[in-house]
Amino acid sequence: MTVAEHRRTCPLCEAMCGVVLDVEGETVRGVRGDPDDVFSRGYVCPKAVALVDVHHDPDRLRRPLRRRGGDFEEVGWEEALGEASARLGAIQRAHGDDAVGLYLGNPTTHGYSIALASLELAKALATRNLFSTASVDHLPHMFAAYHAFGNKALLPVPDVDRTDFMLVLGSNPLVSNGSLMSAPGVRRRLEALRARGGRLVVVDPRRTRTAELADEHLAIRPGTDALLLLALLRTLFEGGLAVASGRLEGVEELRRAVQPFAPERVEAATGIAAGTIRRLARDFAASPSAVCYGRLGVCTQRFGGLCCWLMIALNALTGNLDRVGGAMFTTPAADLARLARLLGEAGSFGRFSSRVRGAPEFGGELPLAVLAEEIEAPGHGQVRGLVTVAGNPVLSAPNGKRLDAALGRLECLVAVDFYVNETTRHADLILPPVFALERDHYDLLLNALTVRNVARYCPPLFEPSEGGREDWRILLDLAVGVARRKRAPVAAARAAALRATTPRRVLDLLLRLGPYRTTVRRLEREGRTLDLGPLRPGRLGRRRVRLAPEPMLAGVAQVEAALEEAPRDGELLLIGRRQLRDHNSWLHNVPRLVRGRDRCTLVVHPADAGRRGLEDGGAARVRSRTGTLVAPVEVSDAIREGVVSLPHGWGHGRPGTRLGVAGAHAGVCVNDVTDDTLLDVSGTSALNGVAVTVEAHANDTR
Ligand SMILES: Nc1nc2c(c(=O)[nH]1)N[C@H]1C(S)=C(S)[C@@H](COP(=O)(O)OP(=O)(O)OC[C@H]3O[C@@H](n4cnc5c(=O)[nH]c(N)nc54)[C@H](O)[C@@H]3O)O[C@H]1N2
Ligand SMILES: Nc1nc2c(c(=O)[nH]1)N[C@H]1C(S)=C(S)[C@@H](COP(=O)(O)OP(=O)(O)OC[C@H]3O[C@@H](n4cnc5c(=O)[nH]c(N)nc54)[C@H](O)[C@@H]3O)O[C@H]1N2
Ligand code: SF4
Ligand SMILES: [Mo]
Repeated sequence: MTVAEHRRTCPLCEAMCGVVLDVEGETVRGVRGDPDDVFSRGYVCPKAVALVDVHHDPDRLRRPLRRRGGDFEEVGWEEALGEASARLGAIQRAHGDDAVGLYLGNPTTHGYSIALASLELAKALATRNLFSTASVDHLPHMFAAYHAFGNKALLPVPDVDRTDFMLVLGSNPLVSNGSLMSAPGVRRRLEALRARGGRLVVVDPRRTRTAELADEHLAIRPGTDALLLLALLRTLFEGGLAVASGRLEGVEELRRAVQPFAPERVEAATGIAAGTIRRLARDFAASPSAVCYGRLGVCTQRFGGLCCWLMIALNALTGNLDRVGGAMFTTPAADLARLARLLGEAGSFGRFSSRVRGAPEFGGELPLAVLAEEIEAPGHGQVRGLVTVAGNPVLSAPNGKRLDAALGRLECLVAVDFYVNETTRHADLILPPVFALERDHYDLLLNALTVRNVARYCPPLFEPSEGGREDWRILLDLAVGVARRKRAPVAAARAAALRATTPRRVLDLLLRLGPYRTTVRRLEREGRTLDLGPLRPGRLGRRRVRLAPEPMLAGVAQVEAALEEAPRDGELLLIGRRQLRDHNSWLHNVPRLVRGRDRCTLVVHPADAGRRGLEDGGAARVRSRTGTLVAPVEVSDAIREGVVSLPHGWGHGRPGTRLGVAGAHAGVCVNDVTDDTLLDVSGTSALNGVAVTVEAHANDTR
């Protein structure tokens, strides 16, 4: 049989690399980077093989499953959807809309049709118990954007290809391939920045690959970035380096707020010398262009929301917001931020609160950290039914063990996913969609976060295999079904109207309304990534930028209290790390991505290891307020003293899962020791900087 080449976008992470797949009949033989892709120029990471291997994975579900006693049985689609709708609809009718929760996992943002259909399902369920990965990920950025720009979807992107100075806080794009910054081939871009005389400074408790590439690495104490940023801002004001343009509101309030944070005062807490902080502020301000960018390490920590706001302030006050080489805004072909504003969905905060602990909503969703208690605590509004879509919260939510137990108590769990994993093993019904190659693709959300404006539509490589259904259809069938069963005719009619059309038609409409007035057909004819040019300055238009929003100013007092904290005797701070061949929890069933030595290790500084009698290759017991785990030790001076690191997404091999390969490379789950009570101002979990004690464990885990 002849081998045909098929070109498309890799949908796995935010980098959106162009790939070439070698296809022989129904079999995909291989995958490689597409050298002709104008955006990624041949770059791919090792995970691209998952496009082939997940497609052919025998453990990937092709038919719906229904719980039968301790096991599952295959059922037809009509039966599965009918039963799911009936059971969820009955719960909502008897106990109110809030009695059914919804959790949207990470892949719901990696395809346009699943994104649109998930939103519609959320509308049909009309529950306050709406959760997503946002509150363990990027929510602090949206929170800051909402307060500063009045629109949670207006997220600034670092203009990495043109900047003269990039200050990176808590992100390792050389390994993560960039986030809220789609920039395939980050290494090439950062090397180009340095080659043109620019500077790269990385602030991270660990000497990461990105830090190794940088001109300067500042090994900060976890959770103290807000202090560093406040001191940088104070230095700007003090030195007359702050540019107060007419669009900036609240400059005086901000000036007052940063007063207590002289570099000398934050030196001990942050572990960064006052002289270094002053020099960094001056260099940043003096650079022809500069941008401060931060991700997980700076947003999923106790002052995450504050950090995201302070980064906006730093960019704005040095004249680097919305201008070339600074923090810029995209002009996507389908402009959701604009649409959100027109539809009055630019954001909200604190309109309602969670039932048990009173945590405020943001943008209509509650912190994932409250889901377990909302299932456990009886009373009106208790979560009795749950739908999970493309997520594995047992491994990804803080105190995942607690959630694991809570899921077992639900009256009904419906999972839209194609693996029986640590979460879906609790399901009453699993509704498996087809995988990426059997559906079309457009990066509706990620195109708003690219370092250049690009657009690409990819038709499916294969027709859905027999009996296979797309997320779009499953989610909308569920939306219509539940709405009908709970007797909500308006919601049912809405979802049915959407179901009557195709995602492609909705996308076409969005593209026609967008700034380039294009169509799906035109993009399809193009057949490759369309370059729509560099990011344009002036996208904020006449919009005012609020530099001193109330919830942020209130938070500054809490940060000041952190100045006085001293680490308790023997306590270490636990942080996370991403690794090149993982993608959160779900690619560990790909043999090519898990072979080699165990990489779910606890990285410990030699001095901390010495004090505790820990040896490289030995085992350590990690204890926190919420739990205990035992992990293999990796002694390394790449990590700051007083800090330990463990990757997330591991902890497989639990009874009832059907992940043969992953089960043999189980690892431990870091979220067994993270804390569901630690939230920042936006309701996001502090997954980094968790206080733990670490001791040698007698039984070797090798
Ligand atoms: N290979 C791979 N790529 C991925 C993923 C994956 O699992 N694997 N996941 C994808 C997803 S969902 C996302 S959201 C992105 C995330 O993308 P990134 O944020 O770039 O990824 P991380 O490796 O988590 O980087 C966080 C960094 O913050 C540091 N850090 C921890 N605590 C602190 C702190 O208090 N202060 C500072 N300054 N730094 C701190 C950590 O040491 C780490 O290097 O990656 C995406 N890409
Ligand atoms: N301690 C700690 N915890 C973390 C993080 C951390 O850095 N440290 N990172 C957080 C971040 S940034 C994120 S994004 C979350 C991720 O949290 P989750 O989204 O809950 O977890 P994933 O492992 O990404 O699970 C994705 C699921 O979607 C399924 N899936 C894949 N593609 C599709 C599809 O097309 N359709 C459907 N229906 N299902 C699909 C997979 O089988 C898998 O079960 O984890 C968070 N948790
Ligand atoms: S970096 Fe890897 S996973 Fe991400 S889009 Fe590119 S090939 Fe896919
Ligand atoms: Mo994420």
